[in-house]
Amino acid sequence: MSVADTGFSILSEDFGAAPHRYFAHLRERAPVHHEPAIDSYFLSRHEDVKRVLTDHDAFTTETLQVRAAPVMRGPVLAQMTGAEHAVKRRIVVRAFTGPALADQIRTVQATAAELMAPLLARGRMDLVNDFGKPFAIQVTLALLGLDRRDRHKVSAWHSGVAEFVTSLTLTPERRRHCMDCAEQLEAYLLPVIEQRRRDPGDDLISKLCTAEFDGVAMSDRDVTALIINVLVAAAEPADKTLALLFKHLIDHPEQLAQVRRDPDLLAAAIAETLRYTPPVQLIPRQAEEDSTFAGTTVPAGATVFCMVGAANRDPDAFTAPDTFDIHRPDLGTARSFTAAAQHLSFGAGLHQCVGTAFARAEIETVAAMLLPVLDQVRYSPGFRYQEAGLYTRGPLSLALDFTPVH
Ligand code: 2IO
Repeated sequence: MSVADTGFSILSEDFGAAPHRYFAHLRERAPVHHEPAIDSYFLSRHEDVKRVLTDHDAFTTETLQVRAAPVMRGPVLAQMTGAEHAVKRRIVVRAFTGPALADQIRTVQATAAELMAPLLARGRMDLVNDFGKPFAIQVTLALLGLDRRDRHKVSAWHSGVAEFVTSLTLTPERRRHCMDCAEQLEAYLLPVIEQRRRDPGDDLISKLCTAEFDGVAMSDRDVTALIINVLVAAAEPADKTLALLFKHLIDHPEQLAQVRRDPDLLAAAIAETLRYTPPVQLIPRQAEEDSTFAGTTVPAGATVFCMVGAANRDPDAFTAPDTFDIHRPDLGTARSFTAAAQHLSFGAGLHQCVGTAFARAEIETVAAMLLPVLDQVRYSPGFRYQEAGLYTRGPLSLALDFTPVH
């Protein structure tokens, strides 16, 4: 069914205000929704999204050539295929698991402690703007080995790059702004890369600089693109996931009380937050051949958007999908952070998120630090909850009151 038939558009204000209200309609009535203004197809059923993400011959990541490469200043991991992809993915995965992950958890703890300290005595904080955003950027800078004093400019450039990657429509003026941010970020990174090639440390940039692929080291362009790739992928969803976790727990006080009593339940609460409200709502692919879904054919060459949020609430995949329930038997907490996940918030297939274990550890660590100090946590008087974003989506702010800590 098209916009002409229903008047429905994913680009409308109504959809943007509360996408989940339209998920059932899309899955049942328009599982292959075409959006003429951007000539793209939107798939909302779990089965169809899973098929697109795992049939790598029929659906490729070629779309990233226009959607990501211009601001990444080169190819991102998700664009690569074959042996090159396998080798570079392994390099990045190794930097986010095992002993490297243990170091990163200490960085997460130190960053969270430093940012929390001045907020606790006030008994009030905006979990997105006072804490989550600076936290996400500072943790990412630390794991890349970038100077924390550069956080304000890197954060501004990151916003421009992320805007480019996650916009469905972009005016020429915004596009210019995003490209400016990307070019300045690249100019900032090049001397850092030169320095790490001469004098490597144990940060991710050094690892990328010294890694060899078939006996050949990566070029400055390759390293730059992977740094910007990690910057966006690590920073952009982190504050959103943290704020969504607290929102859902505050909205479900009995589940909040259970998590407080048993912090081992945090992993389930994070997994259910990711299922219920994925911070990355859309995953683009290019159809390489005509493909039929539920009787509708998507033509070869078309851009296809996988609607992760809608797929995660498909009743064919989860029972009572519109209920937030950290105890749901079909969640499979341990599986939720692996290739066997039933939710699709980390994608699926060859390009499934490389930061999955890091993401879990990061959010689990910071939430375990916040929960005990946010005693009597509640929304601040007059706070109005608002989310934004069609591609990445999260709360604009989360104003919280709690018992001041002295
Ligand atoms: C950065 C969109 C936040 C990725 C992207 C160009 C590639 C890829 C994703 C995620 C999350 C970001 N796509 N991470 O969806 O690396």
